[in-house]
Amino acid sequence: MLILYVKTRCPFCEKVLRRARELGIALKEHNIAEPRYLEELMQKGGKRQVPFLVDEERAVSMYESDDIVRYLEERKK
Ligand SMILES: N[C@@H](CCC(=O)N[C@@H](CS)C(=O)NCC(=O)O)C(=O)O
Repeated sequence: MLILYVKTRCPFCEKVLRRARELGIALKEHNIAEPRYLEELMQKGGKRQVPFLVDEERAVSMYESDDIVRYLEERKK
């Protein structure tokens, strides 16, 4: 499963979500407005910044929207 930690009205998150939609990649959104998702983000990533991607299948995780977009594009190939 691909999980994207996001927050509402985050342009960097929107950019990733838009590109994922274009690529036909399903992302499960975890909005850090929910305390349990903020806690997960801090555990998995170590800092409070979104977007943050977790690719469970490939044991990969990353911050930075441009890196995430690049990763999704490569993953799609
Ligand atoms: N360079 C980062 C910038 C990400 C960023 O600034 N995210 C903001 C939200 S739009 C953030 O996480 N701020 C901390 C917070 O809202 O707690 C990227 O492209 O992903």
